[in-house]
Amino acid sequence: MSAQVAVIMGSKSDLPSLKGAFDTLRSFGIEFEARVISAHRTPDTAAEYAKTAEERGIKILICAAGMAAHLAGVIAAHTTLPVIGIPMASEPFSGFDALLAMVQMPPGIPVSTVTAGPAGAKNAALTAVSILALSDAALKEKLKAFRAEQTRKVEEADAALQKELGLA
Ligand code: RP5
Repeated sequence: MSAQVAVIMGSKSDLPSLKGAFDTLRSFGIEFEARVISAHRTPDTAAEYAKTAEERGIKILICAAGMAAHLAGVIAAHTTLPVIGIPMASEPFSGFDALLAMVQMPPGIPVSTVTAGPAGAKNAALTAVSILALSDAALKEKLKAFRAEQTRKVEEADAALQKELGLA
């Protein structure tokens, strides 16, 4: 099967923050493309990539960028596919700059923005999985199993806490 998800990062320096996204996509068996494309440093490639994504079979684009993070917005401007943005944390504003750049899209061109850092990367991938699961019953079952396992782990931690504190 060809890639259904595209993960684009504004710089190779963003890669370490995206580990959770790749791990999550792989754990659900989702094929993905991954590219370094910059809205500012390679603007023509960014536009071309977004314009041709759908014809290659891509269904969702995940865009990670830091600082004046225009990548997700520029990609969204050139496609009607869903775009999920992950703000990258960098100095001196720790990702708040990128968060505002991504989340403050003008009405008409949305970027669904998750939080910065590992939680954001993981949730971007899980959002992509849940969108794909709308038309994939087997994937939906995997997603439900993931949630059930997550619930089980929290319940297990709670039981351990009760024991540790002598409350059970
Ligand atoms: C953004 O600028 C990138 O997404 C990265 O987070 C930030 C810094 O890029 P480098 O200078 O490390 O290439 O476009």
